[in-house]
Amino acid sequence: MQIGLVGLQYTGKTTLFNTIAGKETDISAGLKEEASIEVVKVPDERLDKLTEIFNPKKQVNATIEVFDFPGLRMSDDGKMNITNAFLNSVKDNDAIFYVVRQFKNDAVPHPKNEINPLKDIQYLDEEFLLYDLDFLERRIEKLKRDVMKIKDDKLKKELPLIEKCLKHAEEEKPLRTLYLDENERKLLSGYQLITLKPLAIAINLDEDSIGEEEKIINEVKENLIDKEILVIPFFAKIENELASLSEEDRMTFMEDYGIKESALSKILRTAYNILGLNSFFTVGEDECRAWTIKENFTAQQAAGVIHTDFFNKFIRAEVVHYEDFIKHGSFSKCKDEGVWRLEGKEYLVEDGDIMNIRHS
Ligand SMILES: Nc1nc2c(ncn2[C@@H]2O[C@H](COP(=O)(O)OP(=O)(O)OP(=O)(O)O)[C@@H](O)[C@H]2O)c(=O)[nH]1
Ligand SMILES: [Mg+2]
Repeated sequence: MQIGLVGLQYTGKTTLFNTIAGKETDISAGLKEEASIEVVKVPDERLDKLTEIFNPKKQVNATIEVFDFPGLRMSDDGKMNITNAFLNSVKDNDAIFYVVRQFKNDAVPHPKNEINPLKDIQYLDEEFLLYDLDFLERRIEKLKRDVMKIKDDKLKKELPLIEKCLKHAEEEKPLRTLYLDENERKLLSGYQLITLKPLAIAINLDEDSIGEEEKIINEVKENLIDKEILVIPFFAKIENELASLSEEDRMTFMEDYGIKESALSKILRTAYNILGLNSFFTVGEDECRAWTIKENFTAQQAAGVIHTDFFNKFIRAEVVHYEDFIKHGSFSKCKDEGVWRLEGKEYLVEDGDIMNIRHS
């Protein structure tokens, strides 16, 4: 899974990215033309606890790829430099975070000379919508030509769907606000429409806004078309200054500041949420490991994430939920209590299940 941090210039994307990666920001890094990538370990207290209990040779956290995109800035001709190369690589992300700026810092000017998170969000939506519009228009032309030539049911179904999307986009509404059923989503999934991607908004706040996060977020949300959108506050500068400290010291400082949850935890928790992801665990002497799956995965599909052989030769899954395991302390106690189960391949895996796959 891959998430992208995008936004206008100087909103704190790289500071956030480095904080997530556990690095202090290298101010001298300068302007970049390409995105940086970091494979980030997904923190999970449940997995830490399982490692404490099983004492395995290693702990393997789930990982997620985070892309830090160069900010959109004004070119010499006074236009925003939004290139096709940029749009094409934004399109490759599974989910997008708009990083917008609420902090004031005269040393780093905003490209539009106005600190207004809402306007940043609207600007990004507009640009990405133009990209989608262009795609949809070209797609319709091609479909109309092809439908005449080729008798194909799929093409026939696609045309009204693309027309519906185009109509919505022409009303200047991002495609994520258009109702689409399961089948329609499937048909569109190959096209990587940017405004259809799962989206969250991260607002970079000044340290004197600590304690007012809720109010600021609500003000922004009130003015968005899409009320369901997740908006998360973070404090790039403070948190980055703490990045090189030990976990314990960092938590103490954050508590002193009144910051309840780290940016890393907020971003990844939100990513799992908007991408519809769950975790399940495998445990043992060799390793305790967290695996990432889609919310509606069956036991057999989950087994396939571990190994394709486990999918093909799946017999049953031994399942205990993490909470039950912690409550009772051992697998044998869980069996006595009736919370250890043998599940078939259609079983829908729950977030936090501990599983052992039986296969032939
Ligand atoms: N005061 C203040 N300054 C910040 C904050 N976040 C970032 N900055 C400063 O703003 C400048 C730009 O930060 P970056 O993290 O490089 O921003 P960016 O969004 O990656 O910038 P581009 O990649 O050029 O778009 C740096 O000098 C940061 O120190 C913040 O929360 N408060
Ligand atoms: Mg940057």
